[in-house]
Amino acid sequence: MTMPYEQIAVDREGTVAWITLSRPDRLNALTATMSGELESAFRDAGTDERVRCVVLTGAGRGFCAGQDLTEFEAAYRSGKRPDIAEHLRTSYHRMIPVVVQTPKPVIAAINGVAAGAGLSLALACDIRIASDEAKITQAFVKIGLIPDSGGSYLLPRAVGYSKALELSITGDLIDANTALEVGLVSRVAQAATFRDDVTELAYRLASMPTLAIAATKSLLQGAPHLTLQDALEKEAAIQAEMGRTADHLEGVNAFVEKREPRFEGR
Ligand code: LHQ
Repeated sequence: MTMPYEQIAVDREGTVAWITLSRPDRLNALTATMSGELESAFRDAGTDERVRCVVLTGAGRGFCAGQDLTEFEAAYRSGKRPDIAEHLRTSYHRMIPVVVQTPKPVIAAINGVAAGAGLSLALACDIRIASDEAKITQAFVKIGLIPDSGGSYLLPRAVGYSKALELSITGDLIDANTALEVGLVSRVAQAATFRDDVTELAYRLASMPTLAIAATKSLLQGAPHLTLQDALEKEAAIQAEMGRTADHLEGVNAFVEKREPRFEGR
């Protein structure tokens, strides 16, 4: 099933929703329209009970080249400056948290270059798998800017402060294997089998206990702000909820009966 959008495509294939950035001639650079569409598509995927895994990828040879710099061309040419803070608040600040908080596993399938806010978008996803043809850059510094769209927050959490700072202040364009070495992506797949490899991972995650995955995301995201005692209490409260799910019962029964579990996300 395909949902109608202007700058992204959303296709649900069984339990997996594919969200594809669709401005290939601009390497899927982000516009205000695209940001709004992403926010809406991720909200829908989050609430659609049929969807148990979301894949974000790019059409053509790029994943996402970050902010479409031509969107502000008129303002720059006229000697004025765009209101960047206002732009950030009305687009990325709405969209990025929705991606992070999606109550389903979200895979960034980095098929090609990811730059600037395009990298932030990939970092907002749970698992990053890169094609061996992908390249990644914190492009912001090359145009005199700082990492925005969550980049200052998400990148150090993925790779640690020192590497995050290095990537951010050099703007170096790194290849997929370097991204794997520094922990920016968790897997690299050959371009020829990339789609198949991503599909396999997506269906595997979609067949897991979806409620436990949602709760695990929420716990891990919240844990750094808690004391150990509060984290333990939160685990106990949420584990009690998980203990009441059908998937918990199925998991235990399958173990005892020595068979594969059939989780339904309930
Ligand atoms: C593009 C873009 C692009 C438009 C390639 N925009 N057309 C927030 C708020 C406010 C202001 C600013 O920013 C932000 C957040 C940010 O994201 S800042 C960072 C913005 N992104 C960049 O600075 C990256 C700019 N792009 C590049 O450095 C290169 O294009 C990369 C390294 C991504 C890819 O290089 P190549 O593979 O050599 O491709 P290319 O440069 O030839 O690009 C292909 C086409 O895509 C080209 O158009 P053309 O008409 O010549 O074929 C580019 O102009 C266009 N394009 N990025 N961000």
